[in-house]
Amino acid sequence: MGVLNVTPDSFSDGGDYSLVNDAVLQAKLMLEAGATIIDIGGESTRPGAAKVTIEEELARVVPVIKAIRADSAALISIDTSKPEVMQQAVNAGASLINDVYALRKPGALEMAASLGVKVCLMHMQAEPETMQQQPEYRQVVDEVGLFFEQRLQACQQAGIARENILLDPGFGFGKTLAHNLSLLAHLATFKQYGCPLLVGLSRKSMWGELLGKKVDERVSASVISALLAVVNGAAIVRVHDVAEMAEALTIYKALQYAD
Ligand code: 7PJ
Repeated sequence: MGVLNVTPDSFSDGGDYSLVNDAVLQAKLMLEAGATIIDIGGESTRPGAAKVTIEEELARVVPVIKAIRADSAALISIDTSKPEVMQQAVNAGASLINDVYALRKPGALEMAASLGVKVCLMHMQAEPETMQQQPEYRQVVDEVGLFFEQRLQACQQAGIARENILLDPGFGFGKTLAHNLSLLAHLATFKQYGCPLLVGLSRKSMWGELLGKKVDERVSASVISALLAVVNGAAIVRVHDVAEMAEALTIYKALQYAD
């Protein structure tokens, strides 16, 4: 899964047209590099990021989804917590809802159920603005597992089929480095729920803390940790560096077919 952020950065002042065009080009490059899913997000969930309105988020993501849908068979994922964005993204061609709030925002559960597409339920402690202030768990692996059980039950009651659900422990979302490492080490325990596991470890600040690397120096850490996650049971890895990840996965697959 390649990450496609459709959010203006401080270096770009080209307006919405170039934002959308750049995103479509970036998606093409990721697909050529081996991605099979493109995860499109119009609102940053980083700590301290500015909130965007529904209208702004739709204006960013819908044209990108339509453009990718028009010239590829890629699976399109919409990274959002807003029911209205879920609906219009699916209408435009998305078939996976990637929600860092795990459908806990008002109306999200009902919307995902009525759309009938796949959903990724991610664990997060607290809210993006405050989550890294003082993450605290008695036992992080158990507590994330309990959260999955509660959300799976809520989904079942809302009529979301179990085969449409993916689970994600949410690396970096209300977790210290020690919490993140515990979750990665014990990732395989989450296979007990029978849902594919998705992980996002790409360029995250945990690698800055462990290795002292700046964000643009975290490619090796991202690829190595994602490969370890796959060995430990992850079905989908959410990455920025698609070509490098594809190489690692090609090696891993080749070993599985070796005599
Ligand atoms: C994740 C995500 C993740 C899922 C982000 C970043 C922060 N969605 N969206 N899992 N992370 N499912 O990429 O650093 O870990 S945004």
